[in-house]
Formats: sequence, C-alpha cells, structure tokens
Amino acid sequence: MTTIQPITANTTEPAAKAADARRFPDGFLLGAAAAAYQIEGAAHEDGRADSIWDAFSRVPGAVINADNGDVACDHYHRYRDDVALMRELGLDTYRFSTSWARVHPDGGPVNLKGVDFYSRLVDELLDAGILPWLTLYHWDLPQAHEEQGGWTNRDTAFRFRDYALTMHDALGDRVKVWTTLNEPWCSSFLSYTGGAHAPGRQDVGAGLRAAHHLMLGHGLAVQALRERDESLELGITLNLTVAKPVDPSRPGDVDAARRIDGQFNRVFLDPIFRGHYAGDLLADVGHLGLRDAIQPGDLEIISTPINALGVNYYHGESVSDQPATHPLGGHAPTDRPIRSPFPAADHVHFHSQGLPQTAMGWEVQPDGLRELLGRVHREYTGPAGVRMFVTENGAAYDDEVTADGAVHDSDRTEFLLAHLDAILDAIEEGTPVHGYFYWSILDNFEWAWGYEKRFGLVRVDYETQQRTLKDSGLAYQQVIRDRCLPATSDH
Ligand code: IFM
Repeated sequence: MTTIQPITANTTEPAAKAADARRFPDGFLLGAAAAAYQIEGAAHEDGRADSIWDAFSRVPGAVINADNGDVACDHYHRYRDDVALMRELGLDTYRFSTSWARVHPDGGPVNLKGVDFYSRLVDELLDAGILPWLTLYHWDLPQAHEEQGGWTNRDTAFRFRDYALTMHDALGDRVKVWTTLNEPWCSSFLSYTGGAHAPGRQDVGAGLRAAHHLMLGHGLAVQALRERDESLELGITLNLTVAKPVDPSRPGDVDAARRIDGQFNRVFLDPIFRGHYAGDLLADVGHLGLRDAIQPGDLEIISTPINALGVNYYHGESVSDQPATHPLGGHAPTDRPIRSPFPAADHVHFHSQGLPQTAMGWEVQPDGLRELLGRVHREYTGPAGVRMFVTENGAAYDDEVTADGAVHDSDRTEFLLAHLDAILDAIEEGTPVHGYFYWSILDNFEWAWGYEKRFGLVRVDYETQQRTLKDSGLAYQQVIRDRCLPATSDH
C-alpha cells in the first residue's frame, strides 16, 4: 500500500528532467478527491439525518434545477465499484470526507450504521492498495447544529472535536492521515456572509464568527487526535488564491489585492501558522465581529502544530477598485440574490485576465499554482516544517459523450497536465510539494450548481449511474503509471 513517507531529501529533490519527460519525485502521491454530500446519496438511509445542505437544497432557488444530494452518485451503495475504478486508474491515494450527519444524526449519539459505511470504505481502499486520506468536514454540518446557531455558535467547535474523536475511535487503527476541515473560507464566508452556500445566511459578522469557530474546531480536533496518537499525519485544507492588482501602480488596485489576500488567504494561514490575525486584516474586519469572537487562548489552540497543509487551487484573481470593462464570464448559479462573501471588500472588482475559462467561468492559470505554492512555502509551511500537498485542482467542462460512448475531454486533460507541470516547476524552484489530488474522481453534485457542472475524471450518467472513464482519466492513468508527464504534451 502507498504510504506517506517522512520528509527526506529524496521526496523534496528537484524533479529530474529525463529526456523530454518530467518525472515526479520519489514518494510524490498522485490521487483524486471527492466529498460525502457530493457523491454518497443515501441521504435518508441507515439513520442519516439532514445536514445543512439537505435543508438548503430545499430552499426555492438555492440550487440550480432544485437538485440535491439525495441520490448523487449513489456511492454509498456503489463504493466497491468506485474503488475498483480508482484501482484501475492506479491512484496512490483517495481523499474522501465523512458525513457528520451520518455519524451523529441530529448531532446526537453515534450511529453505528453510518460509521460502518466508512469502515467498509476504508477496508476496500486498503485492500486496493490505496492510501485513505480522510477529511472530517466538507461543509455538511448536521442541521440540528445549525438550529443552535451553526458555526456562529462557539459550542459547535467543541461538538466538532467530539465527532473527530468518534471517527478516530472507529478508524484510527487504519486511517493515518486526517484533515480537519476542507476550505473553511467556503463554509464560513461563502455560507454565512455571501449566502451562496448552506446555510445561506447573509451576515458579515456571522461569516467572521463562523470562520473563527471553524478554526477553533480545527485546533481542538488536532489537539484531541494528537493526544490519541502522536504518529497521525494531521492537517487542514485551505482554498487559496493569488490575488494581483490589475495595475500595480494604482494604490486602489494594490489595496484591493491586499484585501482579497487578507480575507481569503491570510485570514486562515496566519492564525494556523503564526497564532495571530494580521494587523491589516484586523483593521479591516476586526470591528465587524471578529474581535468579539476571539477568546483568550483561542489562537494558541488554533496554532497547534500540524503536519500537512492541503492547498486547493483553481484560479487566481486580478483585482481593482475600479469596475472592469471586460468582466469575468462567471455568474451566480441561480437568480437568488447573493452578496459579496468578503467581509470588507464590497468595492473590489474582479477583472478578466483574458485567459481561457472553464465552464465555471474560472480562468485557467496554471502558473498561479506555481507562484502560490512558492509563497505558501516561503511564508508558512517552510518555516513551520509542514508538508504541503495540492489537495484539490480540477476543471468543469461541458463534456459530451460521442457516438463511441467515450468522453474526449481534451480541455480537461490539458488543464490537468498543465497544473501538474506547474507543480513540477515549483518543485524545481525549491518548493517541496508532496502530492496532488485531482478534483474530482467522479462527476458529482456541484453545490449550488447542482449536477450542471462536471469536474470528474469519470463521467456519471445520473439516470443509469453508469460510470465512463473520460480521456482525462486515461491520461492521468498513464501519468500515474509512468510517474512522469508525457514527453509529447505541449502543456
Ligand atoms: O466541488 C468543489 C469542492 O467541494 C470544494 N472545492 C471546489 C470544488 C469545485 O467547485
């Protein structure tokens, strides 16, 4: 089975350029990711109760086509076949999340049937020689906790720690890599301030309190798991960006970039790695509710040392305090009004850089990944001796099934290879990166976009649940097998 190797010169060595092919360093993990609510289905089975996403999906206009995760990819019943597909792809590791609402329905006692599903999944992965990479929270808070205030309620952080221990009781003998949270920016600002995600609140202070309490829950869980087993690989996954001023000579644009960096990246990186919120961030948002949420001792808990940082990267941002003449192509999923998720950047405008865009309207900017990884290493993970992984990166495109039954998604293949290339560039520059997870293994429920956006290496026909390996999946299979990028690609 694939294991996580300790940091050695071997795993951080610059990637060798063999002939024209670029090789991954020894020990570099090549995997794929997915999340519970997006693929499992079985929303009302074996004792599972509502999460905030079940409730939010019922709000008229919240999700395109009123889609929901009731069935999704039916992974709950088809997990054996899905793991077989992962084995066929040759994945070293699979990053999945567990559903709090399945394990502690209504936030109550442990539901053994729910836990048993994850136990069987882990066994299946181990039998297939695939390293299980477990994420405890990928946005699906039990609705019962939301009714007590959700993440705006400090107590939720302590309930999260309890849930982490439940999962460790069940799986700690077999799962060695634990991620506390996936993308807390989304589960706080996008969800409690912007209102685009569950629970759909639109309150600046609520987003800030949620962000702080999510961080507190992260720190409490790391402490509790570490106390259980010192050998665990513990970490968190953040979605991060590269924010650049449209015109670096305009102070308004420079300030816009500083704000987005602060309210997207540093709001999480600083407390985790430095045990404080940055002064400029506090000046921008402290009075909006953040200071009230911070209690003595919180930042010590939040900055409890971790072993691994997951970086999720999709695209960079070019920002200004001036409106764009050519705005970005992306748009809100539904007509439901949403507000800026940023607590104090209402005047910031996001400009197109004229790059190709995915079906999400996100610009394809692989070099931003190289730059981001270098910055995070220099300023955060490097000094802390924390290993860095790209835990998500991927693209939605409007796939078509051709007459031969195949999906010739050359745009996704290009995207994948270009981002892997950017990682090798980063490594060559001296930034240690230890693994990559494509998002996602399967097409799935893309939150407020429902089933309209497809990110998978594997196509899912939602009528029949038939799985088809796309051309991008075949390309990734070859990369994993060869441990290098194809010599001929022009990525
Ligand atoms: O589908 C999501 C995932 O749940 C979190 N990161 C971004 C992906 C694409 O939007």
